[in-house]
Amino acid sequence: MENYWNESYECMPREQLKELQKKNLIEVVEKVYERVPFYRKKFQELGISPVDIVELEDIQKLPFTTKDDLRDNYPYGLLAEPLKNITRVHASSGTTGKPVVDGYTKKDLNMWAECAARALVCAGGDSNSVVQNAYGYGLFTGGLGIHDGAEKLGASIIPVSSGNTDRQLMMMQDFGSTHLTCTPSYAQYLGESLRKKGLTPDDINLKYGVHGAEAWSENMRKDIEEKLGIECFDIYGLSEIAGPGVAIECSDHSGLHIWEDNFYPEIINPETGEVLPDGEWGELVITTITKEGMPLIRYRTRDITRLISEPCVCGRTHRKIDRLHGRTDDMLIIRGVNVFPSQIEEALLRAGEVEPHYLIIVDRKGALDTLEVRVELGDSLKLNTVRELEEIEKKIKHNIHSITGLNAHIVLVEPGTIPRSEGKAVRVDDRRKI
Ligand code: DLL
Repeated sequence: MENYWNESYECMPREQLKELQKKNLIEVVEKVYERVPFYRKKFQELGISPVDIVELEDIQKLPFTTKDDLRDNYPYGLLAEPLKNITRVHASSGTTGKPVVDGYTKKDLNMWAECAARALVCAGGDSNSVVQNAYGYGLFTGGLGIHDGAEKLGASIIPVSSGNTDRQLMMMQDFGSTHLTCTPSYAQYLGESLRKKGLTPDDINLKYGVHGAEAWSENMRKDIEEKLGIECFDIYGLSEIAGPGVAIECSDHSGLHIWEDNFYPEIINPETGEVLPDGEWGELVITTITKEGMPLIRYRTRDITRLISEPCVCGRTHRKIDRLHGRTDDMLIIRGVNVFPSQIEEALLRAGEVEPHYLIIVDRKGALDTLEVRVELGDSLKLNTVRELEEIEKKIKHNIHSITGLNAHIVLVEPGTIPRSEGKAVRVDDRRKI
């Protein structure tokens, strides 16, 4: 028997859901046209105004919003409410330049907490849950996003934030945490550290993990589930739209339900901007149809996924996005070949004998790109001969070649030598000065 947080919304018949989306879309378009000069100008350039938006499909007439638009309007240029109505500001650091800023009204925070509460219930949560929240608190949306959701749910929340691994493990043992919420790479590290302390999953009370904020593979899921003795759920969100809880897996683990009453998803061809039918892979575009503080129209997330519209066994009617394949901007172009870190990870894990801890180093010698992959050997592996090591290297090289078509230099390193992260893992070191 499936549990819901808000059954009438989560299981709303699709026709009714579409009517609600239409009403919300029309309202938000009117609002940004009235209040945000950036959008008014963009609409005018396209020769459209709110009267052109009558049906849901009319969304395709609207302009896209990009991360650069957010940076150009830093920090408050896209707010649709005066600052006095903004209750909280979040920001993501990004790798270059100024951060991307988002402002939430009280109602926005409530909507986001509702989405996060729905998400936690999808992940086995209820008022008896003890949520050890090891996402970072602060400008990053992970900590406070899960926190508000757990509070709304009525769970007991441990706001431990990220880091201090020994303390995390102690709390897990002493506080009876049922849920661990953190990035998948940190969950993996916690699992490893638990083992190193000579403890097993039987020494803790954890049952569920809620992991997101970075791409992770099925192999990583299996690894975390085994090391911590839990069932893991993939959770998605992004600072520009709302933090964790925009989408989440249900117990069927067949994609992440995106809460369509608040976030209207589309998939586009990232090159042409053309909208693709459900089921096709492309870039996820989201329109926030209920946000007040900083509503975004057709925001290009750069995340690559597809929409799954087949009915889900859990009874929720909101479509699912598939597990994220990576980002259009994580994509490395090595010797003209498009490569995602997730493909390298798959090649490594398929080879066995190695741990999912790796670093991809891309460099350029003369005019030629070089690809080196450093990967840790499995802890349990006792290798005696150079020959055995060479065999593993060969296997990995072969897998990378068959998945990407590239020749890589493989460097096997001792267990535990690739730096661990308490937040998002760093998988790529691109040293090319292009
Ligand atoms: O990472 C929000 C979040 C916090 C999500 C905690 C889930 C859990 P940003 O720092 O703005 O926000 O990064 C957003 O992270 O566009 C994706 O590329 C990536 N990402 C987020 N969740 C997933 C996921 C938070 N489940 C960016 N799988 C997004 C893969 C993810 N990538």
